[in-house]
Amino acid sequence: MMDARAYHPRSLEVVDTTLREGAQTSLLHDHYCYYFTQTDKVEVVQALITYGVKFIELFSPVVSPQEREDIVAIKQARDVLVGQHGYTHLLAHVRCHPTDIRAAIDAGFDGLNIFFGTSGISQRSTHGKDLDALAQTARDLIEAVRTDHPELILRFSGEDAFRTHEDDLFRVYDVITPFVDRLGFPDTVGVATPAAIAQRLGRLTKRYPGVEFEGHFHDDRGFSLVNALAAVNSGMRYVDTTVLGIGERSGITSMSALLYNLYIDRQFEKVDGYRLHGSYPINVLVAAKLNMLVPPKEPVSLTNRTHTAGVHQKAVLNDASTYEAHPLDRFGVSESEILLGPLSGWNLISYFLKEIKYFQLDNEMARKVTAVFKERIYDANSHRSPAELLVEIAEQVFGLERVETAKAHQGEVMQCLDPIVPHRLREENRTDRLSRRRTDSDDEDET
Ligand code: HCA
Ligand code: CU
Repeated sequence: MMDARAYHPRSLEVVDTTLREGAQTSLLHDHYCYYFTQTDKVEVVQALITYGVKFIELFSPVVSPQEREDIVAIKQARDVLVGQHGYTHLLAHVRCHPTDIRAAIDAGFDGLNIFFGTSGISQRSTHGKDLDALAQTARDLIEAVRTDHPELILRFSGEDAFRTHEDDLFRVYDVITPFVDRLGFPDTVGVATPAAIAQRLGRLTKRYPGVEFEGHFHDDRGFSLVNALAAVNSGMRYVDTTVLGIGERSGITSMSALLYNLYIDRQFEKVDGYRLHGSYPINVLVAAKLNMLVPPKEPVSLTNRTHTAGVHQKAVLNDASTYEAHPLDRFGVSESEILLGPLSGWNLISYFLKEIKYFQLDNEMARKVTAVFKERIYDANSHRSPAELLVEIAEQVFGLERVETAKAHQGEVMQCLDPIVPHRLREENRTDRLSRRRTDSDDEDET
């Protein structure tokens, strides 16, 4: 049996919970997927391990027979990658309950992420038990696991820690801390602020020196990222994240968003050991499994390298850094996109017709075509894209001719390379979406 506790943690350890917290996202239902298949799970785990994640949280095997089978497949996939990428620990998310704990140990997990509700609301509505009695039962159970399985990583979380009075949290943690490796204090309903996190972490660190802390921040107020950053900046080593931040309700901290921001803030030791170039591909992988594009609010997204306003497009064609301030390249978003549409100016239209569609035209003609395009663009719809409309105008209104190209290359947008992971949905629109390439268009103003 691997001694999971012998691992020397890095400055920041993300605890990925895409297949536990993430599997609770309503997006699976919105897009008619309902659950991650075993293949989905294995591929996500392989991608996370390759990315450099050392802790992956899964459901407890008691959740369903399918879950139990999936854990076996995931474990096999993990074992295959140990030689190449080192050891990644699989942690079971378990209620503080003997059956859950027994099943997780029998399934061969490296550690247990144990939790129970500590807030007044939890006590009243979920378990209805007195906190001291509950703490004592949990203590006995966890102490027995510690004695019988000294090699297991044990973490205990007081669920809804930010709506739990600090004295109550201390009452529970005081009796449990001697038997665990780390303490979680989840913001289960997304009420915490960066200041509250720094304050609470400070008090907990003082009371329990030598114990590691694990954060888990829900996004109900849109604070899951800033809260995680505040926690890391206040010395928290373990942070729960999911790919794209998916999770119950509006989810938790997005893994790539956290690492991206730490990198931007030049906290390089924190991102050490993570293959940052894989950030966008892993986002695309999980988005594809949810039947969607990488969400527009995800910082590591193609959206953040996509330009629609004419002025922006012209500038970006010359120098992308005019409207791209962050190192998205380093995080695997290796291309910019420029969308042809009602806001495009003649520079882009000239670029598209010449460079992508091989029409012969000069700047004066490009301006004329643009004038007609701007009149007719409002006819574009799901059946006729702006690109199709523009080609129609070039051919039918102006009789423009194309430069001869080899048959094999006709109709291809050569420079629009998809990311490593194929993206089903984006494929459909690829001729509308132009990758950036330097243009020889002059410096005249955009209209
Ligand atoms: C939930 C539980 C949890 C647990 C976090 C933890 C939360 O789904 O309700 O174990 O630290 O947000 O409290 O995800
Ligand atoms: Cu949660």
